[in-house]
Amino acid sequence: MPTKTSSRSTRSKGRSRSTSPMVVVANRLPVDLVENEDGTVAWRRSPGGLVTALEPVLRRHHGAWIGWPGGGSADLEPFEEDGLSLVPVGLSDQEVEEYYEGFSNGSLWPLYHDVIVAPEFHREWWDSYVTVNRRFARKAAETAAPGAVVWVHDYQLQLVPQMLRELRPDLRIGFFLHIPFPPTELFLQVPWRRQIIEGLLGADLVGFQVPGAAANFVRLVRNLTGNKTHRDRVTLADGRVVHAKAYPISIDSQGLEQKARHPATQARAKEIREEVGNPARILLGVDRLDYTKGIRQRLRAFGELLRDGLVSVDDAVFIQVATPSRERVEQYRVLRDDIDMLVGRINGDFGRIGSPAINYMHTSFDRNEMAALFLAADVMVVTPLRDGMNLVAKEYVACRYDHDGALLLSEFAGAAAELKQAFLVNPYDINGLKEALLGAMSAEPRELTRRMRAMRRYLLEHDIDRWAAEFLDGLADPGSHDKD
Ligand code: GDG
Repeated sequence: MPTKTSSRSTRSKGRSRSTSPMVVVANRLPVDLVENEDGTVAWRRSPGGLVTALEPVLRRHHGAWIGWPGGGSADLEPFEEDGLSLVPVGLSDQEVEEYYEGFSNGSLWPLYHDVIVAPEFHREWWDSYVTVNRRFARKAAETAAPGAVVWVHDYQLQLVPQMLRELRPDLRIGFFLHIPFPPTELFLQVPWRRQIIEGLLGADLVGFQVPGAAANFVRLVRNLTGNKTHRDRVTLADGRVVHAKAYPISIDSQGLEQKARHPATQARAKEIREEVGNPARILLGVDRLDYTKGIRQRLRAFGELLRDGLVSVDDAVFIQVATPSRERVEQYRVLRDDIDMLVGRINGDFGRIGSPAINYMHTSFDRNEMAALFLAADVMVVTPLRDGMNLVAKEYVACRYDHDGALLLSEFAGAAAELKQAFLVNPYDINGLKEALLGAMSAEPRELTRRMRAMRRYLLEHDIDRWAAEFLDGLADPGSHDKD
């Protein structure tokens, strides 16, 4: 649902160049360029955790955000939008295909997620990745004030730190990877592996979701570049030190709790329960429709529980929201067909008139509806085969202010390292998944409260503000936490 739109004519021109003391560089801007029916263009704020986290930091520091606004390649001028300084980077249709859908989402994404599907490597995709990374680096070099802090995000822009350092050695450069970083054996498949590692080493601080990812990176640096490493430190030939550490990302825990406590959200949650026939248990999955999320595995396990007669459509209803994602990439089209077929088969076999076993929605909802869904669900089913963090798991916990509800969570999500009181599962083990689903559905209220209370305590303290503050503190003085 559109959050907020404003016509381009009402926005003001951006600050002049080289004046921002803090710059965020990410593949996407926090606004999307949308075309109205009358042909005029407008900006729509995209919600999302990263925007919520970085917006206040950027405002405080009078910072700028560099990113692709979506759509065509029009070269737009920097502009101010709602107090944020935004610097668009245009991409041609061919670059969207080769840099974004190709190398980012057809090579790196599957490779970094345990090769759940086979990554493809094409030289034209790589060339386009280099070209686009250089464009982002140049924009950052033009935008940053002398000595500024530049924070680069995610797998689409791994070459930017080094390219930027060559242009502007005066900057402090941080990089954060939102997705997993693979073990050496997998990473070595990349034909341009050395360039990527050297790209990242342009940063002063390289942040990861979990310590294991930082360790994978340091090991690769040692093997591929021969640079000296000690714990989380890499010393380069010229004496510069790069730190690699874990900074697990989080959410606006309090903000979400407030949303969940709102009477309108509670009323909507009650309505959702009624709409699905007031079953004893509602199970919920919310994901981008992505092959890393383990949607197939969880639906299969639920289908088998119905087949085995351990669950019936009168006791339990599964709601699965699958937000459309990367629909032009072949593997995502195949996944969509697979899930459509699986849902159809399970509903055909076990559903009754007015009572399907699975309520499947291939669409996206606004944040209020999401909070109501989290409140309505007795069991939140989060079963990725590999996930950097998984914010949905954290969002569910933040909404359960009554200390009830069960979180079923894959061991292979970064969040499992923090939400230890979840019902942890190996999503590859379908029998284990079935047992965990039954366990979560039938757990005693006291046990659920004990688990939820502990997870909430952790999450209220470790929220998104703390994440951003810790990363930026680390970037300002990376050695401050060194033990020796
Ligand atoms: C990457 C990494 C890492 C989903 N459907 C709707 C909707 N969402 C929101 C969720 C959540 C976000 O999108 C998804 O975040 P996840 O963390 O679950 O997954 P990825 O998109 O794969 O994110 C991941 C993350 O980056 C951050 O570092 O945790 O590991 O893969 O906030 O609530 N939001 C709305 N409507 C929807 O239909 N409004």
